[in-house]
Amino acid sequence: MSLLKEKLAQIFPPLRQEIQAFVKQYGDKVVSQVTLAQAYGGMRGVKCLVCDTSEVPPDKGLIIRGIELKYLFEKWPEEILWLLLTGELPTPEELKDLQSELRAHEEVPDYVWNVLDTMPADSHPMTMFNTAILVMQRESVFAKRYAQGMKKEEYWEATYDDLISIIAKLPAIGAYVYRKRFNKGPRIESDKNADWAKNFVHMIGLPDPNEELTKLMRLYFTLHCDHEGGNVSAFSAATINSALSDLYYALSGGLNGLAGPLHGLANQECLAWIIGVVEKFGGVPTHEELEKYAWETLNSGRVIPGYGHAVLRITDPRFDAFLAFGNKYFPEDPIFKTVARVYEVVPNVLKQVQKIKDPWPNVDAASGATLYHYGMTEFSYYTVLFSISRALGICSQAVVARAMGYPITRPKSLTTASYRKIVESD
Ligand code: HAX
Repeated sequence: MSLLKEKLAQIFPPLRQEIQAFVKQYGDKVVSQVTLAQAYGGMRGVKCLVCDTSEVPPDKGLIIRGIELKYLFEKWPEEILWLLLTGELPTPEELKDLQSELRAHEEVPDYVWNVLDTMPADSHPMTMFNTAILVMQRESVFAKRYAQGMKKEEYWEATYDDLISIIAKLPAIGAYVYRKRFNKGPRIESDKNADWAKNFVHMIGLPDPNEELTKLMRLYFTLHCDHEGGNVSAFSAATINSALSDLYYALSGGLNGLAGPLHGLANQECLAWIIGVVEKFGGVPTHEELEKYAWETLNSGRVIPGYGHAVLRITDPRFDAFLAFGNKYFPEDPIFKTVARVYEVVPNVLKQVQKIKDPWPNVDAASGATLYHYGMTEFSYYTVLFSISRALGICSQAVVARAMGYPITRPKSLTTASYRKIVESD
């Protein structure tokens, strides 16, 4: 058994008992109330979900297992996976063991390449990526063992096996989607000696002479890994998982939500907006030009992509991390300079629009500019990178949910007529 699985086998049973006792003792306590506006407003702010891998306080941003993201910028994605699952960072020996476990499962079945090869040439990269995950569902250990009558206490182990198998394969699948979709040449075989992110960079085949792109991808995969349980992709995946659908179903379903322009697709839209600005003004625009352009965007009824958030009320620490990376490695890049200048102008514009609750940049406002600098200029691919990373959190949440024995998700809906009766009878 791997060190990570061994550790989880020690952690989970007492934690499950602790949570059961907690709910038994305080089960009747009211933790949230729901207004009519919240029922019609995407359940914003309703506290009714549990996610122990991470949380997002509006004034701090992402905290993974009690550690603020700003203290994790230097960590590698494999370390973050360990942290998400166990609540601790791995020792060097534990990290090595997890990396070997992933390497042992990285071989992608041939039929996945065949399916990707037969998809229409203009398929969206997210459709290709999610199709590849879904088509591998026949590999699910959970589905097989469930059919054989596995005990409920073992559900998490089988889900863990699916997690390792999926996470191990995502860099190769993501890299092939890039090469196939954008005609970059044949598939590149994995580098057995590289870490998870470095291997991805190797397999996409972009030049990386100083390993800066590798550094960027380690950062990118760390920053996007998780964002508590209520965002569209995490919530959708958790709901699917709660039906005891296996992780292949749950992850691909959740990532279909990430493909929406108000969620993960915003990073493709954001860079398109920035490049539109640079093209329109023939270079890095002045503050005045940017302010005018921002108002034009708003007045034409469009959003300024990369700005605003459903939960955050500060500059997203993930944006800070990308800004720091760009300032360190390519401060003079015109696209990057424009991103930095937008940050100086747009919050003040958005603050003047009363309905906008968060005028600050989110993760998507800067990530695309960093990728673009290293030659990854195909915007529509960016959400695949987000997905490779977010799979770490979604899959970890699923394993924890199985280990805690959480039931099927089933909130209650009412018709407008029923809500009318409730509110008008008061
Ligand atoms: N530009 C223009 N209008 C904006 C805006 C922006 N950047 N941010 C919010 N608004 C508008 C909303 O569209 C909404 O308008 P309507 O009432 O007319 O529909 C109003 O302000 C109130 O919105 P809110 O309460 O402040 O924000 P929401 O929780 O409803 O939405 C969003 C949060 C992230 C979807 C929103 O800020 C947005 O559309 N931003 C631009 C797209 C974007 O960057 N998305 C990525 C978010 C991060 C993420 O999930 N990545 O995966």
